[in-house]
Amino acid sequence: MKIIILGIFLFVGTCVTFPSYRDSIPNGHKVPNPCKGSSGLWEGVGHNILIGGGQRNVFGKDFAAAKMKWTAELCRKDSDSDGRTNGQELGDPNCTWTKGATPSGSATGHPGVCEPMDLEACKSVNTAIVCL
Ligand SMILES: [Ca+2]
Repeated sequence: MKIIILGIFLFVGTCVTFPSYRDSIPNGHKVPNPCKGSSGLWEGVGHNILIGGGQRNVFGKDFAAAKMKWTAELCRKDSDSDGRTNGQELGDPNCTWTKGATPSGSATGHPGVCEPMDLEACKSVNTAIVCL
């Protein structure tokens, strides 16, 4: 049953995610999955579920407010309140990245998920995050 549900999520996710948005942030295709016991990548960076679609997470809301662009303000913001800026989490600590360029570093965290997820202060931020 779990596999069938996952399959449905993957199918729906393929239909409703917007991969081009991932090109608009540094390391948008390489954001690590912060869920405990998970490895791999979080494809729907601006969403509460890994495959994207549905409600936006805190970073997705900030990205939308920035008109789906990587701005210095969005880069310097700590959308998920975990003490690291979006730029630090996505490998652009100096906020110099431009679309199409190679980021100065690797993505080391998720800008829309407060990490570590089991930290008490993060639990109230991550209430809508879905770990499969
Ligand atoms: Ca952060």
